[in-house]
Amino acid sequence: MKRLNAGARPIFWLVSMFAVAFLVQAESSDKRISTPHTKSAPPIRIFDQNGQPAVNGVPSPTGVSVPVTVGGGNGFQFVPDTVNISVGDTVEWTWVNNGHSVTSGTCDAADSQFCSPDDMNCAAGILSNQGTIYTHTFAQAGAYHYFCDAHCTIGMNGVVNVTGGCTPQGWSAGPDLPSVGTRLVGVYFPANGKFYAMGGRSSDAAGSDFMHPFEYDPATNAWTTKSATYPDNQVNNMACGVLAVDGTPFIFCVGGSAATQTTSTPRVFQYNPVTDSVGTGSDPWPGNPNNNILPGGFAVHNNKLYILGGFDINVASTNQIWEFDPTAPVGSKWLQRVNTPVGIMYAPTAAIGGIIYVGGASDYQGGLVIDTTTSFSFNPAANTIGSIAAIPRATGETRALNFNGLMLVMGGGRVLPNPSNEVDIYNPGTNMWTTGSPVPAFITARRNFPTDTDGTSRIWLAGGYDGTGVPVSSMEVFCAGGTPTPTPTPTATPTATPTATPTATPPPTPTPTPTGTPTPTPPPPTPTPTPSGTPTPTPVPTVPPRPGPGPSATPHGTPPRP
Ligand SMILES: [Cu+2]
Repeated sequence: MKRLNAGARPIFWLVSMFAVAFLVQAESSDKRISTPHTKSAPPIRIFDQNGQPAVNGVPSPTGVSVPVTVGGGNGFQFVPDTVNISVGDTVEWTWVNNGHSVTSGTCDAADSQFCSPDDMNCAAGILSNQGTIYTHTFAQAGAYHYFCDAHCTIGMNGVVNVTGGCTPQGWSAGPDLPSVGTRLVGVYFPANGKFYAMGGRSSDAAGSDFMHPFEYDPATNAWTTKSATYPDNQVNNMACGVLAVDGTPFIFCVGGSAATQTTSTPRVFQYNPVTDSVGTGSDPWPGNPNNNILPGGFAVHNNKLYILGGFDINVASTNQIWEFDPTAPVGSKWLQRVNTPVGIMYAPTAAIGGIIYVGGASDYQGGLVIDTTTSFSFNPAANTIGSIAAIPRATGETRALNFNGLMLVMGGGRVLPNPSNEVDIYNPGTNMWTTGSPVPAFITARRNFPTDTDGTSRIWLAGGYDGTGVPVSSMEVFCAGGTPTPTPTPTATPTATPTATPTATPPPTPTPTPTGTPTPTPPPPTPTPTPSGTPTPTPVPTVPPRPGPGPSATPHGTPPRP
């Protein structure tokens, strides 16, 4: 190879620089066609409507799949270029010739929401060839523009219009409950898409118990007081959930007490929202044989209602777990399971992936209802207790919700600084607690309020006691609208600490770790100040009043009113 002499070098560099300038010019006008670029882009994750990582080639189980050809028409078009679908539907793009991409965003401005072939490194504009199939399920309403990275300047663009879901994004005020109210149970009823507030009362005075269900319809954004009447007035602090019998879903409710009473019922009733009728069940809850115990935490899994712990009214928390199967023969609908590791009451509880999690719980100490950080898991199939990271904030007297596979612990608690509006988020896959995303704190701090979720995009809450201990009627609605929000990715294996239970304690079941997708580091848990163990200095009753013969000691002050 002949070396350039000294005099030729300046000319070489001049030509070289001109050539580079020309190539850059060519690149920006003709588009890159051959190799994928490696522009850095933030890693993205695409989640389907169930909060699971979207898997290419697997259409949504509930939504429709709409086909689009890539390179159809004149060879440089998406056909059709406009698709109108609903939340949960899937678009399936099929390449009919070579050298195209599906890249979300507007021409040459990838927004990295989705892209062929695998939702990774969208800004690179990776081109695929004939026979390629790429699918994406749209979990949120919106207009999603996309383009072919090689041919958008000659009109190879498309849009997917997704309707449904909800607006506005985040927390917003809903219409007030028909009454101020507290100690109701919130139940989302999937069969009609409505939210029910079951039982409860309008004040702490005798006779204030609600006798009819309240129904909230997201479509009309309005509450209705239903006609059906509860079988009795012991409807505060019930355990409720949706269970099906012979294919018909009902809202089953167990237990409860009446305002001012220190007794409780073990009865079971079921409410049919479609026919607006109440029926009484056969098998009373064996966890309350003496009419003195209220249900603790509760959750539904596999068409069974689980009640964890309870409140022996003004005596102590309890630790039994009971399983209710509405389809079992009369006389055998209840099955007692392993005990909870400690007594829990009014405990935020949620079923996720076959495991029931408890994050926080009330306890009864020194004659007072207090908040704790008690946290653990229960495996209904194995009938075992597991350890999980403790919630970083003591709370109780509230609910936990399964929202896209995350447990949300919704405010609650009564010991200062509670009640709270904080939403503590537990990821079973990482065994970590966070706050903020995907569901930030709601607006008005409260406890003992009805709340539930559709599981994927909406959360409803209403009523409860506010920070001054007064029942309120305000409602708040959360909507996961707008663009898909990546949630923390399950990566770490849950660290399970053996408990003192003599039987072997299995670790929490890890959620499946998806492969083939980029893995952002989950945000670190946000520790929040934990209230000191000192309850608020309210009057302490001495001997708890119990039903029975004989004079009872006169309590000093007011005992908790369950
Ligand atoms: Cu193209």
